[in-house]
Amino acid sequence: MGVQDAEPLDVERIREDFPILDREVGEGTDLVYLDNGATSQTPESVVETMSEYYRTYNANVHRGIHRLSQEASIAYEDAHDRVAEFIGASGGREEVAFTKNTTESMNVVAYAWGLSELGPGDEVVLTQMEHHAALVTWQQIAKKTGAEVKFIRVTDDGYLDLDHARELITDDTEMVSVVHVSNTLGTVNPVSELADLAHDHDALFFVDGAQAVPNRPVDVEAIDADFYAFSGHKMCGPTGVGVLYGKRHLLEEMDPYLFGGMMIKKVTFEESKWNDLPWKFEAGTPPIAEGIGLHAAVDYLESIGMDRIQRHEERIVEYAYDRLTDHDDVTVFGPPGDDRVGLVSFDLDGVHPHDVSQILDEHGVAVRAGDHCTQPLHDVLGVSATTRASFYLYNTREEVDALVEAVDAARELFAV
Ligand code: C6P
Repeated sequence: MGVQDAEPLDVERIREDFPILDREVGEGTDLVYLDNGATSQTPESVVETMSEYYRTYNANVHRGIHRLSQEASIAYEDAHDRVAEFIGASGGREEVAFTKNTTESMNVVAYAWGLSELGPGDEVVLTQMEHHAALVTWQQIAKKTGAEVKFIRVTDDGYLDLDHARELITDDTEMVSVVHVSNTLGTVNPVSELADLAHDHDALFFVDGAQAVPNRPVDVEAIDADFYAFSGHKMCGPTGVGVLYGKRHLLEEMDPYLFGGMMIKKVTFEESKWNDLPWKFEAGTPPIAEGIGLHAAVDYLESIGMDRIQRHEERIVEYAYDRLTDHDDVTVFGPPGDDRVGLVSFDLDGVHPHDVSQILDEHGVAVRAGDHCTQPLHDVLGVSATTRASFYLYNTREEVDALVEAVDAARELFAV
């Protein structure tokens, strides 16, 4: 059974897991939360799991031999195994380090691998649709090492130009770093194909999965990603915890990025020996409650089914795309409505996105306006900012209608 056949979600039931969705954001104005690409809401089971940690076994991990520390350590370590299983990493916890967020995961690899492996003549290939998390990071590492960064073009309809990718990825390429799902265009990139291209030239392949893991089944081994990064707070989990998956042999070969306590096995005044994976990449006290909360988020998402969540978003976004583009003065950037993830970044002719989002806010509709941390992509699109509505498992068609009505109100208000 494919994603197309996935059973529809019982959204009304799911909404009961998220009490925040019932709140008002003004006198008699219901919240319509369409800013999930920035941060998703948190189900009760995750809040409860984290509260239980603080209420009953709050302690530091890996250190104490007392009961609370043992319980916290087991729960924290188990969370790594659960996340590994969720993304198809057969090496378990050793291939999954917890970080602060996707950005930090990117920096770990850029600094730990990039600084020592890159030099003049080497190339890092990104795409024009990269988030600043990848773009700025590799740009800085390239400056420090003398390597060059190249960008795979985005076509007019929001896809990657794969002919250009084949041209750019050569034997000089050491790293190909690609966003799995664009947070601005909603494009789903052909990551397996790009992994093959990178590996054909002995380059490593890094996937930024911040917008993919929350809404579709992801199997890092099927993709053949060398590294894969994502954040807890976009997938029903807490802020403050992110994930770096790496193939075991690569993580073993890499030096740590941050140094200090917990990441060492033996220290003398002259030398230090690194801890086992993944702790070697988790210096200092890690995000314990957050890691345990992420475990609960994964349990929650899987209890619903990632294929069902993907299909739900596809249905919602197709409806939103059709309704918004009913009007000639709305431009939705990226692929057509039936080939994108659950987000739409759009321009309402003659009205600045900040004004649009303010009117939407007055109608209770929470969206994001700006460059979504993809300024160079916005240069390619020829706009400085867009308004973005991003959907998740608890959003309804009625909420899309509320969005469209609020856009109508903005149109009327600013009509010249
Ligand atoms: N995008 C958005 O509103 P952090 O902030 O480290 O958790 O995630 C960074 C990040 C990396 N890659 C992609 C594709 C992303 O979408 C994000 C976060 C948010 O689109 C905040 S800019």
